[in-house]
Amino acid sequence: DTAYKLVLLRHGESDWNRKGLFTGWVDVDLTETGEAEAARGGRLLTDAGVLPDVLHTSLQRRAIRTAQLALDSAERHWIPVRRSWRLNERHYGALQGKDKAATLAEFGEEQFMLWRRSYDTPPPPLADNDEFSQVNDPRYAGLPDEIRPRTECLKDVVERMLPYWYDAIVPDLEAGRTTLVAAHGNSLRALVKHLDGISDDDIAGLNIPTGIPLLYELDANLRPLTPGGRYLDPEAAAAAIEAVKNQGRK
Ligand code: DG2
Repeated sequence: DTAYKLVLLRHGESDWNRKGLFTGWVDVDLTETGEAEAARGGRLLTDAGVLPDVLHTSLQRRAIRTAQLALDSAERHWIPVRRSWRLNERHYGALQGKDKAATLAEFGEEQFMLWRRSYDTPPPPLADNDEFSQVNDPRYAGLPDEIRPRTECLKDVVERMLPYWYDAIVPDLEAGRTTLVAAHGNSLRALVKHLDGISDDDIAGLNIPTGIPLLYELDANLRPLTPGGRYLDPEAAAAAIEAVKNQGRK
């Protein structure tokens, strides 16, 4: 019974994670802390003997650079890579560029958590002329306008992510390749929801820490051998998950 090996990696701390701003599709870079987290993620892969054969990333710099730094430190910088907008972070709509703490103070706990963690309530759409809009970004020029998001809830992310999962990632797993997916807090929540069959309500309580590889071993039906997978540094993951949960609340 050979198990497929899938590694999920949220990017290291970004500039806007540090500043406490909603990011979504805005293409911010890593902080120095984020770079160090990424390199450490690669060392955790080496120590666990989990060496990726292929990489899938979003089209966003923080995930692309995290993967490169992690793979560099694991001596796997040379593996093939595919990238897709379908692994991008959830588009945060009109919240993109807004301060999380200020949004919580202005709209209150219930609305704040509805926007951050409800399965099917998207924030208001982002106007095309907003400074944080991506409508004119050349990397999305090939996307038909009607599927280019102006806001997304997690349900929207599940729906646009799953075709890439089945068409691009699953074939790599079925070919026996250890597969690294470098993406984002909410695009990885969407994938974990699918893998573990988490309900629409329960997914609200799941948070993904930055920079710590999460290993899933999957059976032939792509079901996790261990529900929830296994963080390669479980103690650091537990602390970092609390920090994500409490964002905007310092
Ligand atoms: C964060 C997630 O995305 O924020 O868009 O602000 O993973 O790309 O840093 P990431 C953002 P929360 O949904 O956890 O507030």
